[in-house]
Order: sequence, then structure tokens, then C-alpha cells
Amino acid sequence: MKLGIVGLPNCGKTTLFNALTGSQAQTSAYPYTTVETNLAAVTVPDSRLSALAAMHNPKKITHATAEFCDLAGLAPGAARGEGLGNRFLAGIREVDAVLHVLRCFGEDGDILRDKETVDIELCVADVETLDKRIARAEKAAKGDKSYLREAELLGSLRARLDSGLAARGFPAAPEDTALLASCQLLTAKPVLYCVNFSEELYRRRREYKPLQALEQAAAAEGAAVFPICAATEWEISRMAPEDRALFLEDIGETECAGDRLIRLCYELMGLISFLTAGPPEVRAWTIRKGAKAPDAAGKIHNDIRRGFIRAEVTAFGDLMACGSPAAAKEKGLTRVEGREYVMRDGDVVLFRFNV
Ligand SMILES: Nc1nc2c(ncn2[C@@H]2O[C@H](COP(=O)(O)OP(=O)(O)OP(=O)(O)O)[C@@H](O)[C@H]2O)c(=O)[nH]1
Ligand SMILES: [Mg+2]
Repeated sequence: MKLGIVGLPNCGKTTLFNALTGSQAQTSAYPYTTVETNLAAVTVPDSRLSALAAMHNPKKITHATAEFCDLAGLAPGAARGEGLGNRFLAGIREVDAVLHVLRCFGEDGDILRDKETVDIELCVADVETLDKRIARAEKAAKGDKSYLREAELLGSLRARLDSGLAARGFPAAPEDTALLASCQLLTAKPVLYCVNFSEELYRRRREYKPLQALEQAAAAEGAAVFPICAATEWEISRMAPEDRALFLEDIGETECAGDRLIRLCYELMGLISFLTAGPPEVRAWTIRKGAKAPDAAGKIHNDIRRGFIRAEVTAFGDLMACGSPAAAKEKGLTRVEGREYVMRDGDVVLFRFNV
């Protein structure tokens, strides 16, 4: 999972990046401090792994990872190449989801206006992409009429973007999803609006009207909102682990920002984890909700997908209640599942395969 941190210059992107990843990338009060993308990977917290490790005493424990990219600030006009525009847009194209940071500290914070400024740039860039694709489809349609449908579909998506709506949420038929995905539109990516508050505003954010308006706008476009106090969270992330809880409590939290945010991203992107456990390794794997057993097997190795015979599945909770895989089997809580089995979050799986 690759998450891109996006927003206007000086909104606190790098501060958020540092808070989430424990990095020390340069921040400053001047705009365009970040030129080269900052990159860091973090482990996805999953307390089930340590419970499984206690059961199996493995050589290795492997968490799923999430990668964060802190991109250059976006200048209005980026879609026309202003500021670090092209670099910025190319950076977004590579990520699986967007963390859109909105400044709500210091003097000139207007989260709704700033959101719109960035949204417009992304829409304009997408319209440009679509125009190229539509022209190509129209040309191809002269020889092959089947391309007419493609041109028409992309045309109606273009009209949607023109009216200021994101490609995300465009009602597409299942047979069109591959075509739409191939356009790699920026506004089709899942978005989490990270409102970067001053500590003072963070404490009374529930009464902060623009946040409520943002939450409504986000819900309408299939996005979510994550209020955060990035500067404070960065400070807390640098403290000794035993001191963190107290300072988190001071801003009304029990968990650090990174853990909260990753969980939200999983929800937003429709991701779940399945687990594998044995003496060599206890490990979490990330898959999409709705993935079937062979897809999950393919995450581990393509040979296991190809030679898939069956999956032996125990729900994590059942396994813990029984105390051991053998006891779970004895009680009939380990199921044998075939190719059509839809994976669930927390399934502890052993794949049987033959290549
Ligand atoms: N008070 C307060 N200041 C913050 C917060 N987050 C960032 N800042 C300050 O805002 C300024 C800009 O922060 P950066 O993290 O460098 O912002 P950026 O979005 O990465 O900026 P560019 O890379 O230039 O686009 C710095 O002086 C930070 O210390 C916050 O939550 N509260
Ligand atoms: Mg920066």
C-alpha cells in the first residue's frame, strides 16, 4: 500500500510525514521546502501477530507495510506546469491512495477553499488525460466501431469532471472498470482529507463548523476525514515509548496518529489482512475485501495460486480460543475451503498446493 501526501505548500505535509513514519525530513516555514519526494515505509500494526507468535514461537515475525510518499507542494496552476506541478502530478499517479493535507493552524487556514484549489488542479489534469484518450478512441472508431462506446463512456466521465466532481464515484458498469482503471486518473484514487489542526483548535474541533462542512463534502464524494495535530504528533513520536501515552492523552487520543491513520486507510481502500503462522514465520498479508482464496495464495507466491488445491482456514478468534491449531482442528473450527472461498479479515490460513 503506497500512500501519497498531497496539499498546498506549507500545509504541514512533511510534518505529517515525519509524525507518521518517525522520519526527520526537513520542514520549514517557507513554501516549497520539499522538492524531492520523501519516502518511508512503516509496519502496519497488528496485535494478532504477537498473539500468533506466542503460539508458534517463530523465527521471524513479518508485518504488512505501508509506504508513505511526501510530495512537493502543489501550486495553483500545477496542471499547467506551474510551480513543481508536473513533478507533483507524476508523484500522485504512482500512489494507491491520497492523503490530502489541509492547513488549519496559524492565520490563513481555510480548509474548504484549499481543498477546492487542489481538487481543481487534479480535475484539470484528469480532463487533459481524458481528452487524449477520447481523441485516440475517436480515431480508432473510424476503423473499428466498438471504440465508439469507449469514446462515449470517457466523454460522460469528462463531463462529470468538468462539473467539478471527482472520477471517484463515477457509476461505471463492471465491464468498464478495467478501461477506467487504465486511464489512471488522479481523482479516481481513494482520498483521506487530513485536517492539520493547531493543538488548540484540535481540542475543540467538534465545534469547528468548516470541519463539519468538510465531513459532509467528503462523505458525498466517498472520501473520509482525518483530523490531526501533526506538529504535536511528530513531537510525541520522538518521545520515549513510555512517555507517549500521557502526551497523547493530553490531546484526547489513546493511539498514535500513524496507527489510527493506517486503520482508516485500510477501511477506506477496502483492505483486509489474512495471516499465516508456523515455526518459520508468522506474517500478515494485505488483500482487497472480496478477494478469493487463490488471490490470497497468489500474494504469497504465484506458484501457490497456480497449484492451488485448497485452503485450511481458522478464524483468528477461534484459534486463540482453542489455544492451538491442533485443538482448533479437533473442535472442527478449521475449515477446508476451495477456490470460491471469499477471504475474511483475520483468517489464519494454510494453503495446500501442487506444482
Ligand atoms: N502550529 C503548527 N505548525 C505546524 C503544524 N504542522 C506544520 N507546521 C509548521 O508549518 C510549516 C510548514 O510545515 P511543513 O511540514 O514543512 O509543510 P509542507 O507542506 O511539507 O511544506 P512544503 O514542503 O514547502 O510544501 C513549518 O514551519 C511547520 O513547523 C501544526 O500542526 N501546527
Ligand atoms: Mg514539505
